[in-house]
Amino acid sequence: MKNLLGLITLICLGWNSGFTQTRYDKYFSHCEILQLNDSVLKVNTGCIGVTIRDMDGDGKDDLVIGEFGEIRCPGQEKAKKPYVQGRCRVYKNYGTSTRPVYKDFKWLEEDGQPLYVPITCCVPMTPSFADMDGDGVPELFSGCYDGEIYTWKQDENGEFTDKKIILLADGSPLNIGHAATVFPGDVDGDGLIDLLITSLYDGVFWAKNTGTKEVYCFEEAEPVVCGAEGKKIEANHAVWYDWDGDGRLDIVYGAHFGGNVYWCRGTEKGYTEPELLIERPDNVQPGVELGQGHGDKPKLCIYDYDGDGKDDLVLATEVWESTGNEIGPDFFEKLMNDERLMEPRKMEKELRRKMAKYTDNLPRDKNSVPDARIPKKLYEKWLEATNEFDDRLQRIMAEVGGTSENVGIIWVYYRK
Ligand SMILES: [Ca+2]
Ligand SMILES: [Ca+2]
Ligand SMILES: [Ca+2]
Ligand SMILES: [Ca+2]
Repeated sequence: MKNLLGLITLICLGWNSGFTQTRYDKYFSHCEILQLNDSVLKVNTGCIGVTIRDMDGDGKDDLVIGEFGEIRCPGQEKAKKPYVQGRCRVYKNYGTSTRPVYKDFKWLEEDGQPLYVPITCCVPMTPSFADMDGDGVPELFSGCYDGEIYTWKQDENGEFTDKKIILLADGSPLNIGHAATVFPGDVDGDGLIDLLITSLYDGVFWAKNTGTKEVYCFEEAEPVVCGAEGKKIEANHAVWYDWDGDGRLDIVYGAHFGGNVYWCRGTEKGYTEPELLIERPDNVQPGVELGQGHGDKPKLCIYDYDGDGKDDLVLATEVWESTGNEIGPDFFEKLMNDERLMEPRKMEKELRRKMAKYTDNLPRDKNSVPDARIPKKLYEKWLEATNEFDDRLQRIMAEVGGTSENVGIIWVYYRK
């Protein structure tokens, strides 16, 4: 597998090349990495989602991070591919509104236990808030791996309760595909909260709320496309935000793969072609310091972090951090023979053989544009198998070599 070779090359290079830099100067003046007690804030369970909001009512906004998680869900003790609890952390702001300081975190809880969404592979809990039932208190929203959209209400004591999966009018779950994130907002200006939903494999969709201010009712979700040809938007996470200030919501999103961030202008006729907001070229390796690139699986929230009146881009990413160089002589052998890789490797090969029935032009890796002759579902299955292989490989590498750790890190890009 080419991906494996790529990863081994990265390890041998020490994860750091640095011929070029991340480009962001069209819209942003500078960036920083969020800190915890004067060192980089790292969430040690991998990829993360982020939003910022006053959670304790002291008038200062706190940092809310959804994580991938490591504690298994109930009933998953013996599972081969277990679902883990994608929990939600609140880092209280001990500083000021314009210069936040974080020291520690608390889990968001439901009935005295950390609340969570079920996660496996590729997506963390990604929290967001909106008042969808008109009682003046915003609900918490998150997608999950299987694609359901979860909500919780917050009671007068600040506790989260009443966990629900959002259903359509016919009683079936609103679900557009695996590895889903959600962003609530009133995109059509009728006063009802609609949902922007992103699936890593299926693209971006929106579900219109046709209910009342008190009781939501969602139509079947429709794909959100862009440009004159109506192209699918391939994203890790998408939000509605009026980027150009023309009064109409646009879409800002973190790329499907890699670390780029784009926006599509909302117009009367739909969304325009994406424009790059932040470009992390392929040869810029993700790292944990300024001067390196930010990480992968970009999730974002837009928020005026320094209080200068201009909304900034808060980017939650995942980085495989090198934590040592003690690769033993049998490292590669151990890695290649690890039985946890056998199943996804077999699956990937089998799907590759199936794709070969349609064309000789097979995807080189998961970043290549697929040949149009390959059926969409088949290609997506292959993509999923490839992701699963990479995911396991990376975790096993960390175990076998003791050389890297998957951490969630947050960058703030300050708008000019
Ligand atoms: Ca607060
Ligand atoms: Ca609406
Ligand atoms: Ca706009
Ligand atoms: Ca700002």
